[in-house]
Amino acid sequence: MTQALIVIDLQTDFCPGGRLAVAGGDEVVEAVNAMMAGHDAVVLTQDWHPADHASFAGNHPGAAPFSVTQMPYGPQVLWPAHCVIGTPGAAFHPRLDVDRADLILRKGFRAGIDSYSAFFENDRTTATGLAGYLRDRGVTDLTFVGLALDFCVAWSAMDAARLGFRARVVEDACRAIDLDGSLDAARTAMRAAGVVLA
Ligand code: VGL
Ligand code: ZN
Repeated sequence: MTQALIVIDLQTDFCPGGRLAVAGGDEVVEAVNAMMAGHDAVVLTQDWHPADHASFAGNHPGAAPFSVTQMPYGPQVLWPAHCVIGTPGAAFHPRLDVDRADLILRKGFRAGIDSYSAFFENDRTTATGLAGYLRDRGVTDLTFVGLALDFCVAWSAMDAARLGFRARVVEDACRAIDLDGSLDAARTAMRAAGVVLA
């Protein structure tokens, strides 16, 4: 059994004061750092969008942030612009122990498609390459922490379970956006997908 800690999007823009702040997002940093020592591998994901990204409400004239639009691949929440490539908001939280990471995986870098999951973009077919990386290293067990529990953490953990990894989410080391009941829905969906909520 080889265990990896997958730290999802623990970036400045998702923490208080950021452009898509998740309440209490910065509170999990120390817990996440402490968990790194107990894992064979540590992967950090980084939401990484070009300024013209299709998930930004500002790129859809007249659209309100947090409204839902139809994309070629299905419904898509329109977010305030966040984690724009090269901006301070896209950087990891300054207290996150980045040095301990074996791999930093960037996602959401194609203008026309969002990527909540660390494994597949939102068309559900374009792979990020993370599954191959983990399998090549012999990793079998994945623990997910970070932001946001009801979007990128949940989508990543469910994909992991579908791909045959043992997938666990440590909720204390996550914070949620909770948009229109999205947290309850994500918990139900994760359990149904075989994700262990710890
Ligand atoms: C996320 C919305 C947009 C996340 C990323 O990390 O959960 N949510 N981009
Ligand atoms: Zn994003």
